Amino acid sequence: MQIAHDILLRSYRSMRTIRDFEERLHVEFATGEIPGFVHLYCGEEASAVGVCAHLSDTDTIASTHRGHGHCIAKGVGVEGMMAEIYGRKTGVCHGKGGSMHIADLSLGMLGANGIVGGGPPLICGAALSHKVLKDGGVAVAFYGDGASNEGTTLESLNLAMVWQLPAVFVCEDNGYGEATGASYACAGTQKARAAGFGMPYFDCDGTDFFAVHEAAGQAIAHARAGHGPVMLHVHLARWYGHFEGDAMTYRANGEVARERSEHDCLQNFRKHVTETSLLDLSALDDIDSNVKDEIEAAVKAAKNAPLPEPADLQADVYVSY
Ligand SMILES: Cc1ncc(C[n+]2csc(CCOP(=O)(O)OP(=O)(O)O)c2C)c(N)n1
Ligand SMILES: [Mg+2]
Repeated sequence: MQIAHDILLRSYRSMRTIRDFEERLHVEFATGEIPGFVHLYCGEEASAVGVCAHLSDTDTIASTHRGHGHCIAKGVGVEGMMAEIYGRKTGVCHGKGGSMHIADLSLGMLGANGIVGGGPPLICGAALSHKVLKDGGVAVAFYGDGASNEGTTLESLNLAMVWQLPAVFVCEDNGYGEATGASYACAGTQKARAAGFGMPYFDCDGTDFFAVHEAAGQAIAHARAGHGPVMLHVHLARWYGHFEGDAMTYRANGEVARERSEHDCLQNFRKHVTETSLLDLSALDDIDSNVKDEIEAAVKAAKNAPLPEPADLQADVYVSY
């Protein structure tokens, strides 16, 4: 599939923003200033960006505990996200959600989610809305290999199929659920699970933006055309621990180093677009430099922003319909 120039630039920018955002968080978290848990998405950028390149604000996504990449790929601003992670009043959820509950409903970003397997049922609801309202939208659930074993996920695959929902189930398979290898925890294959529900299945190398873009394009087009739900199985690797502070003693010697040197989606993107003359190196370097400044400004603003006050405790808790 030919990818338009502006989409290539936007996609590179999103992947670079996720990478820099995460690497900066890795450093800042170690200072002890950030409350709660942080799960980094570094290494998996091409998945969120390759999928979200096919979505607009009318489409909805549900994310996971490892949600920063999905938020950025769906268009959530890094300043509001950084402030949220620092627990500040200026955060996208006014500092009450933190890393695992970043949401922006105006962008169709239904939220990161601390509940493993929490996203797929939400996406069934969103997809049902798209179907009933006939707004042309699709709903996408990102979930991990660990989450693929949750009853909520399996029930959602079933329900989406029974109701023929415009839903896309993106299984981001990084081979681990916390410290447990998928080979110990997942019976059968994701492909066979999809087949068990009669659901079409696509898979791709999640460290290759172009492979994800191609497979996601087909999967999303299927759901958008009203042909029912699909599963997109994305094979990728995480570069940091399960959470910040995890010493990763369960990873093989050299495993992460090999992923970093051979399967860096950003380096591979740069190589591909310059070798095929799709983009100039200078355009990519300009993006790198702009993103660096943007992240720096976001961290500075977050550190200087006020914390919520006790009176804010009960605001935004209940919605009146
Ligand atoms: C319902 C539920 N069970 C257990 C946990 C604890 N937990 C948090 S992340 C995680 C592993 C998730 O693995 P996976 O879905 O593969 O996502 P990854 O961390 O690899 O991105 C577990 C078990 C949780 N948050 N929610
Ligand atoms: Mg996993």
